Amino acid sequence: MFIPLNWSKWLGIPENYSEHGANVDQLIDLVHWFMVALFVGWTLFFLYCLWRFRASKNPKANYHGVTNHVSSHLEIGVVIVEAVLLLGFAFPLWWDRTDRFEEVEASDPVKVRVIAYQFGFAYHYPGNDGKFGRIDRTLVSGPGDPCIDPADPLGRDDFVSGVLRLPVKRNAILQITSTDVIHNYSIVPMRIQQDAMPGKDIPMWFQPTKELRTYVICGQLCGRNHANMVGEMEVISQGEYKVWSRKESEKSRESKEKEEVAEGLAQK
Ligand SMILES: [Cu+2]
Repeated sequence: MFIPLNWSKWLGIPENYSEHGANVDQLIDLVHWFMVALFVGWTLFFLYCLWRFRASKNPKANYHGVTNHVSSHLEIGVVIVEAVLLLGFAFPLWWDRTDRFEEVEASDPVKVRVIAYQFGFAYHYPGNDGKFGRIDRTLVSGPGDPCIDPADPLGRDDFVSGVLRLPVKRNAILQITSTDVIHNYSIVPMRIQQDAMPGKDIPMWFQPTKELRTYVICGQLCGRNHANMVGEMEVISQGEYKVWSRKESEKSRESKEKEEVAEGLAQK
């Protein structure tokens, strides 16, 4: 077989690692089959026209053109196939992503805030209490600052990581934001992306199905270093994740306490 059945496997798209990704790949496959049909069909039509209206048999130009409705019928056929793709595949996939959000929120998901900046990503984890500290964007001190209000006790065990670590086979809700311009947080192996808008936390969710180490990239032209805006991501076992996040959370709380003691001493 010379024509690949699964285009998505032949287009250089990395292997899928998310629960919903197979549906995205199916849509990519269908669209490519449709494009193949259009390409072959219109090419044959074009060749037919070259032959049918060749100069040797048609020395005089015909100013009336085609009088039957074959091409209109073909166009209607194309519209019908496109409507089926949109209504039968694309919309249901989108509804599944949006309608299940409440269910996903109730499934004990991992929550992480993603702060995009020129030119990188920072990750804000809620820590051991599972709750993010209050966010006050007026406190922003530099690119990628999660803007956690130090006065909020819920933020004391929050921690910030330079790498996105997620446990395997558990839903993840990422809240995407930016501290400067509009970026786009894009994880190709998870078949998902979301624009990062300054001033907003926009959720996106997925479930990694296998452990992996990969890259995340910025999918929105955002400045002169956009092409180098790459981050690291690791999907690890649930046990490893628990140990890592607990340790990071404790470390963060201890360092905040130490800072406060030092500040207190300095004031005296
Ligand atoms: Cu960017």
